[in-house]
Amino acid sequence: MAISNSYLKSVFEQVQKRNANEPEFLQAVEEVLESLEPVVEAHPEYEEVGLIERLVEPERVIYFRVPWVDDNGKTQVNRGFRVQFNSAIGPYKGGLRFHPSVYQGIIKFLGFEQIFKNSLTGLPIGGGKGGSDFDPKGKSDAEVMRFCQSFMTELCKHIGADTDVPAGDIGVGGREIGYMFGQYKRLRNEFTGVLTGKGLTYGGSLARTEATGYGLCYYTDAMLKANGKSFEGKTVVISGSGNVAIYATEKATALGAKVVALSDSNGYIYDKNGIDLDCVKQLKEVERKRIKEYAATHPDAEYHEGCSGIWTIPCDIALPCATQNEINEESAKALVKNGCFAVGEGANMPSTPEAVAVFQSNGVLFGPAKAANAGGVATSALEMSQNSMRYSWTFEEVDAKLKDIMEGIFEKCDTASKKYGHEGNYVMGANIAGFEKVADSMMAHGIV
Ligand code: NDP
Ligand code: 2IT
Repeated sequence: MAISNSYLKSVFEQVQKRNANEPEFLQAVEEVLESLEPVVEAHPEYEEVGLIERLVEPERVIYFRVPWVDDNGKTQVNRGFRVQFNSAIGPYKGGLRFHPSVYQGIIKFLGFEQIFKNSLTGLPIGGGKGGSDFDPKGKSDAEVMRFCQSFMTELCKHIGADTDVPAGDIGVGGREIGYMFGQYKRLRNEFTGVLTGKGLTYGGSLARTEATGYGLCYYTDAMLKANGKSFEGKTVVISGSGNVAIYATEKATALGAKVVALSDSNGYIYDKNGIDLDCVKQLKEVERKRIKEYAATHPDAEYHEGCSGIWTIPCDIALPCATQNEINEESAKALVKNGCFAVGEGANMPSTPEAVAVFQSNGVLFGPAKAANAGGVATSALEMSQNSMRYSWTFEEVDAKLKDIMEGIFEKCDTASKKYGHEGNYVMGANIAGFEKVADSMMAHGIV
């Protein structure tokens, strides 16, 4: 699919010119603009006020130096970013990613996606994202703490409970959020809900840890059920072995599926008996070891080097939960050939545009990231509500709200896909449904 509407085409050409060195950002923008053609054609007033030109330009990009001292006394310098993309429907909200591949283009693609994802949750949160090229792997707790303190020393000037509320993403979990919260509180002398994904003893929400993975399965389950299918008795392949992958495995298993594979950036494990999740949690959440170690204690499990081979394992349902562009055209074809009939994206933009085309042209049910993985940020917004109320809901209360939100998101995607004549195209459905609320708000605010 290519953009054919002349207004959208001219906006995208300008985006390409201005952001030529940010391929991931261009990929994310192109997919959304393609989907918006029927909406923009129905609303000529958007062009009159330059709405799409404004939508693709971040409200603010903050780029800063993060100096810190390692355990050998050597000074290290990383780059810090926060992209405050769109605040039309609420304070900026979105995670922080610490990974060596982070640069402005990655944070902008994630921040742009976050606008529509956050809108789909139905909660009052705008779109933002941040991070650093810092690599937490192999660092001591003390080094991670010093890095987080330095990062927050600058970031604290730009965020706040009613301004911008960061959370976790790749490389940022409970440990990092704790260090950043401690430093924010110390610098600002404020105990507020300025970060989400906090520990349960200092304002965190029950079920936030589980939320993205559980939410992915609630969304996928709703998509399966609407098409006369379910998780029961199905074989599932999940990539990654971090926060999202672990809790997707837990929920898919609870819904009656057998998860047979997980991975990390070095390789993947295949356990035909079904993944022993207690072992994975111990290895990944407690010991911070590689997924390879799983095979040492599970003689029936195979370990293979490399990431993409995981998509050659025969499965009914695939849930990519590692990183962007991890499923290319070839991997998508292998999945289809082996009988995979549904894909739910836990990671952000894990399928390349060519892979998405393969799924859609072969009738694979396809749940796009900004809808399917919205459970994490939705539960972050529930954490913000609880912080404002100075109150905590039970695990069951939060989980029930999460399930409701995810089923509601599937409904919105389904309805929007039908309204614009593309029934079953949940990519278009998610982009359009997410866009509508943001566009209405931007229209109401005037040219800002
Ligand atoms: P974690 O850091 O907990 O885990 C990331 C997992 O993905 C690890 O197994 C990691 O392997 C693997 N991975 C990361 N980068 C690569 C890479 N370049 N190639 C291959 N594997 C890689 O992060 P999360 O589980 O939180 O995030 C996973 C995905 O889900 C990301 O796309 C994130 O944006 C998305 N997401 C996360 C949400 C959340 O609430 N945490 C919410 C919505 C989406 P290794 O350890 O070897 O690096
Ligand atoms: O991509 C995402 O939605 C996240 N990393 C979660 C963001 C959040 O604010 O909880």
